[in-house]
Amino acid sequence: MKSWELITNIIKEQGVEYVYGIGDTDLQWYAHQIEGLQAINLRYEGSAPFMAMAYSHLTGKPGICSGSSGPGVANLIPGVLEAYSGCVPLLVFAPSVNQKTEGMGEFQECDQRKMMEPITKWSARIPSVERIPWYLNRAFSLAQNGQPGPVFLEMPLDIGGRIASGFELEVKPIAEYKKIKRIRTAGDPELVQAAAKLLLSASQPAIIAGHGLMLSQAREEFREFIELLGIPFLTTPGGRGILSENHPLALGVSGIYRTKIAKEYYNQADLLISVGSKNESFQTHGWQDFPPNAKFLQIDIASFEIGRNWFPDIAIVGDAKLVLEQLSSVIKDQLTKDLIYSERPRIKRLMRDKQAYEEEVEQECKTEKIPIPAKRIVHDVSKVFGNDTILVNENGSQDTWSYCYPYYKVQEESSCIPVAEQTCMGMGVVGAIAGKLTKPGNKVVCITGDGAFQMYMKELPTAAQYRVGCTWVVLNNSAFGWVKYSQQKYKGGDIATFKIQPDFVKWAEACNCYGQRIDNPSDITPALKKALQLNKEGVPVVLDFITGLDLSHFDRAK
Ligand SMILES: Cc1ncc(C[n+]2csc(CCOP(=O)(O)OP(=O)(O)O)c2C)c(N)n1
Ligand SMILES: [Mg+2]
Repeated sequence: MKSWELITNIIKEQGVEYVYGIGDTDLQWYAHQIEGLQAINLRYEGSAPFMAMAYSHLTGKPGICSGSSGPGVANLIPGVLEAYSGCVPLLVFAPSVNQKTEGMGEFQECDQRKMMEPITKWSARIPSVERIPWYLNRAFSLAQNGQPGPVFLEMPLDIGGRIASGFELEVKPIAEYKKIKRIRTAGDPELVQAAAKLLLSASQPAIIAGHGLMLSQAREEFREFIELLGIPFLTTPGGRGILSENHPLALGVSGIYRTKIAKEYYNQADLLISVGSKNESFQTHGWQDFPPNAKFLQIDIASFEIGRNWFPDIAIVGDAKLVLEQLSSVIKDQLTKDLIYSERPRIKRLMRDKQAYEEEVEQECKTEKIPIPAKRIVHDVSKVFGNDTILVNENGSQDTWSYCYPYYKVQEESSCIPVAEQTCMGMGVVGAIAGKLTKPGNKVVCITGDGAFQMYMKELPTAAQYRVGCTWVVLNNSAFGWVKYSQQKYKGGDIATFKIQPDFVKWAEACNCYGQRIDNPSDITPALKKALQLNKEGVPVVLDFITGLDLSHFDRAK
């Protein structure tokens, strides 16, 4: 058995199903040989970590990717940075130069570990073939335990062998390898008691559901907890999808994406609970969104996050699933009357307000304007795609209408593939491919700006090659719109409008995908329905919607 072959065997043993790269590493090569592990070979290794992130988000398992030495590793950086920012467990692999000639100007020699050091939890070199199982054990453990995140492992050529001609090993792979399980830590019982007291005395509690809830796979514990006391919830982009936004307590996304009812309720809160969120700038309007009269309860797996932004009255360090279970159990013991949450006057009022707001947005989105406003497109996507949909997020100004409830509603049996606070453009464009590969039974839609789409539309042939039936809704305003808006507002002109814009329909066709341009509101729904039909047949679809530039969602959220 070869060294890279051992690595792929261990990855398979860990239960991971896909590895992402461009087919130029032995990791991809040996994954391709093994049953139960599939190598997805892309056109650009920069897509690989984003796709590994999407896989990890949907499965709870670490994502795996690789790049070849030097520039291959450099191309992985934006995705690894995003994963580090979003606490996504990744194992990132690369070969490196022969140690015997290191420093002498080897082909593609560079300090890869140092490049990866500030954007990973651990950046290490496998120093000998015997140590491979140890390094893999450690990598899987570090990536998943505590606050999760990416790790980087390089394998020198004298350990891994030259591509497709590695060394023979005598070690039996599996016997040496212990499957790594996630370790969960509960909260300090005294602090749990104190937090329960705070919760029971609050008259208008609100909760921020962060990505940590997803990482902890705490859906049912979260539901029980919020329903027990009737705690309305906002999510960060990373926590979105923890429950359907049809849930009576759902208020949509926080910070720059929040909408009317969320804002009204949240500003009046007397207790704010943050679970598994870093409470970063976009999620909090640069930390200005703290409700003026609220106490603060913070729950996080990492003590590093406690008090980093807003300082908590009570903080509990622990795994979200366990801490919420603990809190629910203490609260259940202390609740004097058994009140169904939807019967509470405060929640009844909220449900009425939400319904009225949904109707208001419904009317607003009936606009027949041309170019079609992004909000109308997003609203129609939400209605046509409906349940069982994975919404894949991008980072422009118009696609972010899809972050705004109820313009887009994440509905039953649905999820999101979010970006983290780095908001790297293009992540969603390729994340959609990984999303559909991972969950073929779901509908998958990426709502993207034309700028982000152009950064990563080079993966359309990959989608066609693997018969990945996902849809890209391109909100085409022929510009890096967010930048254009700011330049026009503050400088009176812009350099962010595209003077040449490619024909996305032709590009889709050239890549064996289906493409269609939509200029009229009446064509939106038929186009979306056609896309869904083609997706079912394994055809990737690009819908090129001609739109404008409307940033009123950000003004309103303040
Ligand atoms: C890799 C990367 N580069 C730059 C940015 C900064 N940035 C944020 S939004 C944006 C423009 C987005 O343009 P587009 O995707 O067309 O969306 P629009 O704003 O036009 O709706 C830019 C350049 C970023 N987030 N990521
Ligand atoms: Mg644009």
